[in-house]
Amino acid sequence: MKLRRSALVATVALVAAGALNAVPASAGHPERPADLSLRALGQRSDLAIGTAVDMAALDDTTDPQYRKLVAEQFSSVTPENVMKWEVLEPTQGTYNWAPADELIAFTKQNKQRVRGHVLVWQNQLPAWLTDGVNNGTISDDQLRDILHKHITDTVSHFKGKIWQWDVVNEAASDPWDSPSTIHYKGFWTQHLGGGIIADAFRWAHQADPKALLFYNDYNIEAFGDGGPGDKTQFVYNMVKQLKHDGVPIDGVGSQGHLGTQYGDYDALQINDTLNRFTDLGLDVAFTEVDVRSQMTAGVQAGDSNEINPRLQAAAADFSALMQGCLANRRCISFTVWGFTDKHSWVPGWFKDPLEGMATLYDENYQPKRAYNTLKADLIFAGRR
Ligand code: 9MR
Repeated sequence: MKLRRSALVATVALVAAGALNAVPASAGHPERPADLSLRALGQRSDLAIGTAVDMAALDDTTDPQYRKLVAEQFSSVTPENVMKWEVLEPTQGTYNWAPADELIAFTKQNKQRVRGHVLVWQNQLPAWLTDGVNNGTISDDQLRDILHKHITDTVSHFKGKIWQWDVVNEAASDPWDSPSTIHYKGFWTQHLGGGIIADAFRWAHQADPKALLFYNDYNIEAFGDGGPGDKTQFVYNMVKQLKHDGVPIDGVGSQGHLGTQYGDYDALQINDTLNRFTDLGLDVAFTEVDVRSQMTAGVQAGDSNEINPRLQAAAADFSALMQGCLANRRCISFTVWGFTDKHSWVPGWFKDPLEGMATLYDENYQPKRAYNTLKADLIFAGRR
């Protein structure tokens, strides 16, 4: 009796996974886990697997593979750029919701969740806003009202459609900044002070009380020495204080932009960091994972002696983040920042020396070792 019941449960689970992921059911053969998509495997552990989506690539009819893989492999998406302020409100008072709305419609069709990105960030702001502040036509009081309105309008427009919002992004400095003691950095806190962070969460919560509200940052995958130059400690102290003050913050997003040249972390360090955040009563998520490598002349010439160690090191880094996440029930999503080297921010950003190879699939949509390693991690974690 017991056996038959679990067989039924397994069949139902497979049918559901097959329906969502268009994996052909092979009659008479049990589906092999390795043939399932990332999203189907993540589902076994209640973990959403996400990707950032580049709208130009999604709309490119000459590149159907991009759209196909977004739908097939991922259960969550993050707009890479189209929910940023410069795109949403290029001229003051005139909103351009269309690209983001198009992505939301796509996710609805494909039964995916959405991470909203981003409400408060110092980059990709419209010129009318930064120019107005610089030339004194926008006062600090007006700036505060403008931010309040932006958050209210944006969160209200997408109300009910966003699972997690990145409310505040990258507000903490880095140890290489001056002064090296970690501090608030960037346009918003410079003009409006650190208190604007709590206000942003309150305003977002008012506009959509059901959305999960996140603080999101990079280089917070592991704690350092706990001293004044430890960025993870700074973010930890900040979110602890926000919780203590009753600010409606639900989670911390750890971006996870790693590089094979740094060595980086193991799964236990990663898990320990996540545990410390979740002990505060917060959820956690990896929000922008990629692992870049230096594109030496040898790599570019196709020398496998140089390429293979990079593919292996990248797989190990992806896996450390995934295993650390899987070992904490409150790690609710694992999002990669693009899934193919054909569309990745890395080579455009790191030019000297050139870096690349940062995603799960190569430029021809061939899955790399990192893709299989993530699947293996999910298979082991989801074993019943
Ligand atoms: O991937 C994004 C790229 O297309 C933009 O040009 C860039 C502008 O700053 O932002 C990139 O995304 C960033 C994200 O919004 C926040 N964390 C760092 C990401 C990579 O720079």
